[in-house]
Amino acid sequence: MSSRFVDSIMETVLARNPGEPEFHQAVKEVAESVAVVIDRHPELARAKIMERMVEPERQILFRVPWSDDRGEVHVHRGFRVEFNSAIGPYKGGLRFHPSVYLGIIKFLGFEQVFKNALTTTPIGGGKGGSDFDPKGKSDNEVMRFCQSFMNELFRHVGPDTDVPAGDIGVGAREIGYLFGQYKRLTNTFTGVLTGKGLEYGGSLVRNEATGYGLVYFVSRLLEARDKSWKGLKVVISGSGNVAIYATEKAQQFGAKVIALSDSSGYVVDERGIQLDTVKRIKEIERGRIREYADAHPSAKYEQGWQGIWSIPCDVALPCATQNEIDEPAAQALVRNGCIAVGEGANMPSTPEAIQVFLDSGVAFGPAKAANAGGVATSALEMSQNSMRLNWTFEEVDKRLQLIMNSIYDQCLAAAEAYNAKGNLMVGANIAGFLKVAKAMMAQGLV
Ligand code: NDP
Ligand code: 2IT
Repeated sequence: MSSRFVDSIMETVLARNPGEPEFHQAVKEVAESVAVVIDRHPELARAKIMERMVEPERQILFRVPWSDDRGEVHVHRGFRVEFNSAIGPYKGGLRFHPSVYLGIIKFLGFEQVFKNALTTTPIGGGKGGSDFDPKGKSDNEVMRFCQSFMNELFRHVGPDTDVPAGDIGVGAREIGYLFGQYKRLTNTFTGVLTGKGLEYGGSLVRNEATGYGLVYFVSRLLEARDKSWKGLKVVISGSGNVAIYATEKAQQFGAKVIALSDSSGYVVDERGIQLDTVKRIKEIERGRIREYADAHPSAKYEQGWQGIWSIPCDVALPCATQNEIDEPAAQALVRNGCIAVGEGANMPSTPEAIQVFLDSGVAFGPAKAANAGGVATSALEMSQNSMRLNWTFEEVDKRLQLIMNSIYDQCLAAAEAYNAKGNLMVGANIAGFLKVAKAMMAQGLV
């Protein structure tokens, strides 16, 4: 039954979504994990729950024209895939990156459904974005693009309908421009986006939340092996929002973060990364990680991002992008003594890489669970917006820690209940799936 279930799901998904390998990869992993649940619950099979889950409720594609500072016109494509609203309004980030096409947004939207279910907060799943590249653009160009993007998106989103946020290439600056345009078009001041500035409805800790949450989650992985962060050598890929705040929290816990990267290359600083320098280069100057080595003679820069996984470390936190750890990279990590991997990015390990980690007993924190702290804190931002109140940093951080602990416990329990003890990837998929499936069953055939 199990393999027939996976084959039948994949046959439909491949036929209906040709040329979208990332989406196929994301669906296959979940289908393989939940086949055992379907076996045990024939009512879910009869209701075609998984068949419904792999089909987004709504997909919006639109033209985004804008003109650059020289007056030249450019045309980009905008996406919003509203995947599943069984447990709350669609929720998920916007990605602005030249690699964005429908398959990327669908894989991210699909993963978001299960991740959001794990957070214990009432949010459905969606994702959006554009093939626009904010890199090298002026603030005015980014503003005009965001305004044009929102000129279409505003019809489809709303604080009780669909609440976007940031992802790759979308941070506080972009959220500000998008929010301003939404407010102007609708004449409403609502929590339609999260990751807002603190002056206009943002939540404390949201900026830090994905990276902090990742480190809280990995703390549990380490504790289960009688280890703590103290003195551990950590390699983190990326140098954006998630990577920076994972570095900050790991350092606060006594770890030594020795490497960071961007899509051009990586820096290694065996004395420990000086985070102030990274924040200046990345958050203020929007520069390249190579510049870190100019500021610190103790560091060396290597071209190309893949080599980062050949650096010996105790803990690896991939925080850049999908499929950044392949099988050889995973083997190198294991060979060099890595004991734990926590996925800050979405789907950063290929299926073959995950298998290497599971087979070799590396403690593995899967993305849907380990990076859920960002969207969970977005849900806390939505709560505060609804109440028109702001919690303190300590209050939000405490809630984030409780949520990450709960996610870990849910994954552990679900894995154990379905004969996959200790496999948190399977546990995350099953726990997320069951919550959404139960809500869908209760709501009838919709
Ligand atoms: P940012 O745009 O802030 O940073 C992305 C970082 O990853 C940059 O250093 C970027 O380098 C690097 N990167 C992007 N694409 C590639 C690539 N193809 N190869 C190598 N490096 C690359 O994004 P975030 O930090 O927000 O997002 C990072 C990851 O975390 C993504 O997978 C995202 O989906 C995931 N995530 C983000 C959350 C959030 O709250 N922001 C929540 C949960 C998950 P460069 O500057 O050269 O492009
Ligand atoms: O992948 C993710 O969870 C995010 N980019 C955050 C989404 C959100 O709505 O905060």
